[in-house]
Amino acid sequence: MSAPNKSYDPVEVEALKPEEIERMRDEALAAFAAAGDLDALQEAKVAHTGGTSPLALANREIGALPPHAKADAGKRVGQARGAVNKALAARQTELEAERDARVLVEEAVDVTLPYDRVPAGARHPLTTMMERVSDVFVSMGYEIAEGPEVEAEWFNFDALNFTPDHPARQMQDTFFVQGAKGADSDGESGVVLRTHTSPVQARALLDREPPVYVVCPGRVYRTDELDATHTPVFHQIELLAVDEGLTMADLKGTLDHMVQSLFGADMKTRLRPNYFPFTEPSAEMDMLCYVCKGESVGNPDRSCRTCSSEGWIELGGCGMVNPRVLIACGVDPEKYSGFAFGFGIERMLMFRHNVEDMRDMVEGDVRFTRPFGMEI
Ligand code: FA5
Repeated sequence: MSAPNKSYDPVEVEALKPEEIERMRDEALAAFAAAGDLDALQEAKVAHTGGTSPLALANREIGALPPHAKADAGKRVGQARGAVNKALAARQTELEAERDARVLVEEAVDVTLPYDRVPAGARHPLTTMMERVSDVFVSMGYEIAEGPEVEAEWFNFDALNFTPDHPARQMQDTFFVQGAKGADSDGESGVVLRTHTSPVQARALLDREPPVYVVCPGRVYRTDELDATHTPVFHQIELLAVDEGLTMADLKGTLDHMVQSLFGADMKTRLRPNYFPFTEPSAEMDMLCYVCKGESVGNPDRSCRTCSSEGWIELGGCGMVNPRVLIACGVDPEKYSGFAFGFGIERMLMFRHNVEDMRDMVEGDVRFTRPFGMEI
């Protein structure tokens, strides 16, 4: 700081001379303009507006001036500092805008670029469909039962009342793994790839004491050609209930409950007479078309692709367990009766999700599976 100003003249103080103040201001403005980025501007700010900057030091000199000269010098320094602060703020705004624009370009993500992360898988819709159907029965107190896919011919056919000359036992219908009992056999049971989930009925009855309530999902095999509506390896789900006093009414009520749980409260089923060796009486079960609810029948203005305007969709087979099956599995048919039904999961997936070709389900292409989502 200068010595006391004996002459009382502000221009006598070197730092407060107008040309000095102007030089300090211009140097500050030039330094701000030259700062190429925010770091450089920060340095210039400290140098030209900080506590030891020339203008700050000049400001301190004002205190040494006589009262009448203070206002003049104060105004000069104040104006210079005002101009410096304004220029600093303007340059700050300018450099921040430049930085933001640069960051937007440098950190932009091209979402169209190929990515190398391992894509998350999706469960096959056949699996989720099978679990969804099983859950309907598990929530009613049924137990899940499983059996082997390589099955004794006895369980697959004999225990289920298939006669030795039943056509299903022919090589052209069934994959035989070992021997074929059939009509000409020497009495030994062969080994087959199970052709349906019904052998699990026999296994469940042999394993448990009645009452028996089981649901049996699983993979089955037939010598069918792979085409739009058939596959040699497919999935079925089977239901078996054996208890005292069960009737066809219980079967019908259970079927209705199943389709209502899966397709909506206004759904129902119908039964048409059919034949299966292991149920008597037997029926083919249809469910109301869940899309048109039967309104397409005889109504050309309201045709329905899902049911081909028939109003009903064929689901599978069912019936009252044949007493011969109960006897073969050690259950007293005088005391117990039962009902069973079974249907194909692929077929249900086809009409529920408008899948037109069953081959899409077996080819393992994730483009088919992915749209069904990540349902667990
Ligand atoms: C049976 O397999 C009986 N076990 C069902 C049953 C269980 C009846 C309990 C009575 C009591 P069926 O042969 O009709 O029935 O086959 C049942 C379903 O399997 C068919 O409705 C069809 O949806 C499905 N299915 C049959 N063959 C194929 C195939 N090659 N590919 C895909 N699905 C098939």
